[in-house]
Amino acid sequence: MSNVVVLGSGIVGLYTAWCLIHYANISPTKINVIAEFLPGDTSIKFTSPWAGGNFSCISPNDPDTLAYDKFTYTHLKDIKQALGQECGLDMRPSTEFWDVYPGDEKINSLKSYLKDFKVVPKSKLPEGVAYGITFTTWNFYCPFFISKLRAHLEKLGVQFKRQKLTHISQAYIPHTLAVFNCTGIGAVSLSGVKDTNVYPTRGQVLVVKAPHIQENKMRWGADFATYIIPRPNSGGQLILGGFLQKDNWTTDTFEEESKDIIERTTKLLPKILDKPIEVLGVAAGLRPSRYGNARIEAEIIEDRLLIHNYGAGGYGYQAGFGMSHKAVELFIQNKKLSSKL
Ligand SMILES: Cc1cc2nc3c(=O)[nH]c(=O)nc-3n(C[C@H](O)[C@H](O)[C@H](O)COP(=O)(O)OP(=O)(O)OC[C@H]3O[C@@H](n4cnc5c(N)ncnc54)[C@H](O)[C@@H]3O)c2cc1C
Ligand SMILES: *[C@@H]1O[C@H](CO)[C@@H](O)[C@H](O)[C@H]1NC(C)=O
Ligand SMILES: *[C@@H]1O[C@H](CO)[C@@H](O)[C@H](O)[C@H]1NC(C)=O
Ligand SMILES: CC(=O)N[C@H]1CO[C@H](CO)[C@@H](O)[C@@H]1O
Repeated sequence: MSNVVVLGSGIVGLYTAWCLIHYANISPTKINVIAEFLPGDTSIKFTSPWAGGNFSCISPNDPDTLAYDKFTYTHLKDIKQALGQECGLDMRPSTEFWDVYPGDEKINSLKSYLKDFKVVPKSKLPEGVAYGITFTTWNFYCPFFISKLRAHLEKLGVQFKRQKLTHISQAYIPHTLAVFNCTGIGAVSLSGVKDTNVYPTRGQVLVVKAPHIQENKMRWGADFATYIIPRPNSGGQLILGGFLQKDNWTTDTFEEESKDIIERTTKLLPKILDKPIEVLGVAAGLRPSRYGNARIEAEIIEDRLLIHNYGAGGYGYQAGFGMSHKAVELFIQNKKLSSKL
């Protein structure tokens, strides 16, 4: 009983493999990542390549998620150090505006750890905005970063295997100590136990070339989300978004949504227009949202240890490291039990 299986190779599965090595002392050669889609692939069933890639204030205000965010923000430097300077992860300035004050829990938590945290004076807020902050944030060039993280884990000895599972029981390869369920949105259709609390939140984004923009800016409205996110080490790519469309499985992209995105983002940050807009791509992605937020839980089913780590919604990059750390703590607590089975 020494293999550990991580089902899913999105950002959450990769963070989980990292945490198993660094916090549970599992030898990388005993870690098996099994996934239908791997870094480098693109599919609507694979959310991680589509993320904008900022650490922002969008995540919910419950104490668990606030702790996952904080863990991720304060520990990402370890991953950057292991992957090297040009890994698609870097720090950039950020401004966030809210039309409705996000609440003291959130602001007090952010204030306790965000670098260069400052409240924007009321006189400097755009019309309709109730509250704003500036800080230094983490930015990801998502598809590049997950490929780098995979390559690093592979070099250490982690095995990646492409396989689509139709039932979670197929994840239990011989001598398996535990399986981590990091299947994101994909597992809505995975039989075993179906979690009907999982639903997609669709988003459309534009990738444009704009090397002159090296800052983040976002505005959270009552019924819209507008954001501007530079991608580190990408040769000047900038993400413009976006949409948060609950329960919408549409994978097509729409011209009128792209127009709307350009209108809102250039209004929020007019200097985007200092150079003509060159659109490199338009994409739609499905955030793996979940009623009740992310599920980090250990379960013993038919004498087998299963640890859930999914439902990261719109914040898998920024909270996923903390989620995975918690999942690995549950593994450590339950492992003794499992090895006696
Ligand atoms: C437009 C958009 C913008 C976003 N912006 C940000 C952002 O700025 N910051 C941020 O933190 N987050 C952002 N997100 C959210 C982020 O992308 C997700 O939270 C994250 O990618 C979820 O990762 P995951 O590993 O849980 O799922 P996924 O990346 O979907 O990975 C799931 C994995 O499980 C595998 N899998 C599933 N089912 C099976 C099966 N049956 N058999 C085998 N393998 C299976 C898949 O193949 C895949 O490898 C954004 C999302 C979108 C759509
Ligand atoms: C694995 O995770 C998915 C959500 O991505 C969930 O729907 C499914 O029920 C989980 N599998 C099991 C066996 O619990
Ligand atoms: C999903 O989103 C698309 C694009 O915005 C829209 O055209 C479509 O009507 C939506 N579908 C549902 C079911 O809401
Ligand atoms: C580009 C983009 O999608 N913006 C994101 C900014 O950050 C939050 C979470 O960190 C995402 O959910 C937004 O979608």
